[in-house]
Amino acid sequence: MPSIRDRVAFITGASSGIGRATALAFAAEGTKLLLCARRADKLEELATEIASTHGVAVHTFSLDVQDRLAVNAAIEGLPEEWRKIDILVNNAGLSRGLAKVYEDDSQNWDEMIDTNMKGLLYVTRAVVPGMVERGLGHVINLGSTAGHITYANGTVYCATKAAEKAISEGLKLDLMGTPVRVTSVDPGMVETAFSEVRFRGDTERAAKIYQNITPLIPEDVADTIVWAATRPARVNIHTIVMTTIDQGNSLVFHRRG
Ligand code: 8X3
Repeated sequence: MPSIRDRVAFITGASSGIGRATALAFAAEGTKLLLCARRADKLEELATEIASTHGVAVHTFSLDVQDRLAVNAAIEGLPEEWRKIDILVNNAGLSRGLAKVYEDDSQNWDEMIDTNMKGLLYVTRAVVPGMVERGLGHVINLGSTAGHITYANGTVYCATKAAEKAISEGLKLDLMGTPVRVTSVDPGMVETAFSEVRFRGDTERAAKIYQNITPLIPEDVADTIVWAATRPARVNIHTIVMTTIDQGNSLVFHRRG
């Protein structure tokens, strides 16, 4: 397995869930970590944990990927030793609300589109030219089963993930002739704060989503991301769709009991 020791992985939305688990999984491979999220305090805690358990270098900064100017300034302003990003994990993303599209609050749409689509594009635009210039790089985008099959009341969230699929495919085509790789990792249900965020802290409603189902855990997805990143340089893993054994696609679940 090709080593990613001392490579630099940049993970957005790294303070919790899949982003956090991915940071820890890369740290176990000896990969240096550039981590951002909106919440700086959580990132600091994670950086301290990683430094003490794995001893790899970690640099953190607070960033809202929705803010294009802030994204550009953050990437341009990176300390010299952190400028060479080898692996970009576009993980920052969220869902807001579960409602009929003709009744939904348009603020929910703005937040999802600005983060999941535009934020991913802004970060990609800021980081990928350096990868092309250096002749080394791998972009790993977080998609979803929701980008493959649309479910009721989730139209705009599903649309952002369908867009992620199109962006990943298009980016791969645009990078043809360069050694930069593009992978989309598309999980179904994962036990994270995803549903709590979707329902704005309504933990009871969020818990019902995972009732009588064993969801994936963030470490399952992190493991897959690291797997994709450690294939030989000639191998480009395009898309990985992964679900718990209890999920058939974004519409079909097997609830026990
Ligand atoms: C998360 C999967 O099905 O909860 O992207 O929307 S789902």
